[in-house]
Amino acid sequence: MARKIKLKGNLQVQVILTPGMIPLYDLDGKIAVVIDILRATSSMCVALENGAVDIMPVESVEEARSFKIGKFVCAAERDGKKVEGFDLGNSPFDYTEKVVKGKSVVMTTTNGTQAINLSRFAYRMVTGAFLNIDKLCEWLLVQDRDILLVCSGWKNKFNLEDTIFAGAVISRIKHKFEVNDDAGIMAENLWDTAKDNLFGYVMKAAHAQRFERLGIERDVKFCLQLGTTDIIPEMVGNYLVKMKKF
Ligand code: 3SL
Repeated sequence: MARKIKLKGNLQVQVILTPGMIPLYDLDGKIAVVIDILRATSSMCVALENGAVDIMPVESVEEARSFKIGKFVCAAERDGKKVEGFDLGNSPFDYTEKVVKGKSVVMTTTNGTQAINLSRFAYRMVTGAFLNIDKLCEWLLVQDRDILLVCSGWKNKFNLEDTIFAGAVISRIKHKFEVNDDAGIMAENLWDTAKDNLFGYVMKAAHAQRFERLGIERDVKFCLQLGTTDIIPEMVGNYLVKMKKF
């Protein structure tokens, strides 16, 4: 199929396959959607849904540790595991109402919080997950800015699950936003291949297999549910907060 040529003034959606590629893109004036399906951006939706006031994503375990004295709930994950001494890891099941309601959460994860910190200078930065895909796409469709879908990947390498999600978003917004990069085309093709058996397909992913080894396959199932929440986490200053109604 022939590709559409970009016409002056058309809005675009592009996919950044790994955080290491963010410097290749101009974030200025664009909307960045940071994606870490397994599991950071899924858990963020759950935390805000269950009443967390806000989430401060930080890069290092040391920085997260420095918030431990005070009123924060502190979460740290490295290599899929909760870091010793922290209140929470990165499982969506950790962020129960009992634990997070009315609290500020400080969070550091292997990839997701790094991608967020690298994307925060976009015009607006939100996070995306299958859990909030319906509301996220509804919101994207009323925006008049170019969109960057930023995959968190794994340690700066490509991953399947974030790219599949980027493709799912593209399939829903491409009637308004032009796709003219190969990463976007590939992402949509991946989504088309995976969508009828999302769990089966994502279980091929290296990270899902890591979870299988850690015995936390139920997290994968949970994170692959579509449209279970209307929450769109948005970066405001140093915090991710629930986006107000739009
Ligand atoms: O890297 C991340 O941000 C995490 O989501 C990885 S994990 O799902 O906690 O293993």
